[in-house]
Amino acid sequence: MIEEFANNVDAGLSQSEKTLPSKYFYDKKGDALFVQIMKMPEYYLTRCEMEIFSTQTLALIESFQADKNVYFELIELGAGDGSKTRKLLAALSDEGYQFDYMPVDISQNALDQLEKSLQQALPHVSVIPKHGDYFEMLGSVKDSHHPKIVLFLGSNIGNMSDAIASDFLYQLGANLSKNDKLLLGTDLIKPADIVLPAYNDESGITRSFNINLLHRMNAELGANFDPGGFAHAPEYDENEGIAKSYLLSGCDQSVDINAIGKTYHFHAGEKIHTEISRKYNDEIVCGLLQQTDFSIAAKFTDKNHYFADYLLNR
Ligand code: AVI
Repeated sequence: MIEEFANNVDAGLSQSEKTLPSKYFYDKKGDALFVQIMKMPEYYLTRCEMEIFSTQTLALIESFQADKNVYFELIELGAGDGSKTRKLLAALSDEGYQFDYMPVDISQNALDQLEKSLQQALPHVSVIPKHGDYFEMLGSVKDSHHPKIVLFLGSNIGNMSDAIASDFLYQLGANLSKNDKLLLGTDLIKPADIVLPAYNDESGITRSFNINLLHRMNAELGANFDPGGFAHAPEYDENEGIAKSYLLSGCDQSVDINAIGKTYHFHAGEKIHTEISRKYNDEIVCGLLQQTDFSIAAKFTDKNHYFADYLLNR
């Protein structure tokens, strides 16, 4: 685990344009910071998707075309705190559907908390948590022959490049059967004055989330980053439709990383690219699906058309 972290960090920091993989945001502190980000007034994504789940719950369920007499698996990739899914779980259970809810997350901590809170809130819903990487989980999903509805919400797909996202959807489709469904949450392209503040909230929570990566390398890889020596610097290009987060070096500095046995140099103003958050429209989503077995069966948006959940049919 640490070796993989060290290898990924070395690979990213050895490039001429330095990068760090965003998946390392999510340690215990990062999970907690992300939960806080989702509550920030500027971070509209969660509220918009929550609106879709709250106001269109039955329409969403209808789009699944599930049979009340046939058991199915509801698999959520990257479940986090499951706050949106709760509405859906309650409605599915009230409507008499037979299903297991299988949240998949790379964070054991997030899964433990989710399982505990669901046991209290929805004791009738059967929850089978699965710990692991989405990609690792794709293979294990294939083993059962029950119908599947996969949820991939929150525009989590936006943290992948288009090439990786398209490959991911291809692989997901290859591990599902005909008529299985995927509900894909996507943040829609919109002006910078709405998107950029979502990645640069006034309270500085997103800044702490980004800087936490440095704290994590210090704690786990024996690095000596000075977290005060880097600034959180998000960018968003409306034409491209991609928000990008950077850590900006405030001065010329060198950092030793013991677990790698190397020293890395950062010049004043040099950026480490830490995350992309892609924004979508129908054309981009269709482009991602081109090589896959999925087609768009329905689209649900919030009243402002900021966010869309696409129901894809395999
Ligand atoms: C998890 N993911 C969809 C978030 C996003 O909007 O890209 C992660 C995030 N990064 C900064 N703020 C939120």
